[in-house]
Amino acid sequence: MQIPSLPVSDSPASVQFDFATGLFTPFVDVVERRVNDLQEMFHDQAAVGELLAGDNPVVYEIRYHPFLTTTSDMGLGVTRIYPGQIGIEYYMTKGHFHERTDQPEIYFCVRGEGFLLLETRAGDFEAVPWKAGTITHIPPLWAHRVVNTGTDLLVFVASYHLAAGHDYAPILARGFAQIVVEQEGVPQLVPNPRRR
Ligand code: PAN
Ligand code: ZN
Repeated sequence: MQIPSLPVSDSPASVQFDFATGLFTPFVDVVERRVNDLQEMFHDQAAVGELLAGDNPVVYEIRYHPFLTTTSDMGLGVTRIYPGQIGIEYYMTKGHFHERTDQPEIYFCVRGEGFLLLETRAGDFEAVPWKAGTITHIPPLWAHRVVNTGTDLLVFVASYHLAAGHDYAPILARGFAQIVVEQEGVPQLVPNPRRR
């Protein structure tokens, strides 16, 4: 998202969110992430190959609205993660650190169920069980990823400074300490095999 090209207004501004669909209007940008955008994140590469040979489904999509004033840069993002699995691993966001080390974020789960995974570069790890109504403050320095373990959409609202920046590389390289998989019909957190 190119901040300089977006409109700047010092007046209050609102969008309208629809709880039934997880959509809001107006939005300025939408980004879709399909299996081919996410393929190296998932543990079961044979299952990734099968999905890519098929219809390369959408895993999640994000709608953005930036609120830029002459002195501030607040971003609103609403992410809708579809229900699904690649092998036994549930659909999830890529996950990232913020580039700036002083930038937190608020995540508000408005629909669905799953986990918010959080990890620092020093290796502290937390998995927060998530359901509609859970609001989590993500402190600076904690990478964040959301996993949809339900049979319905998982929708969450994010609020952050656009200037925070996104650093995806460490997560793409190593993932989080644990992955979320279906075992005996229920979601389980297990150690990430890539960390062995
Ligand atoms: C969110 C995320 C969004 C998609 O707006 O960017 O949920 O997740 P990935 O960026 O990890 O693909 C946010 O955390 N912004 O900072
Ligand atoms: Zn973030």
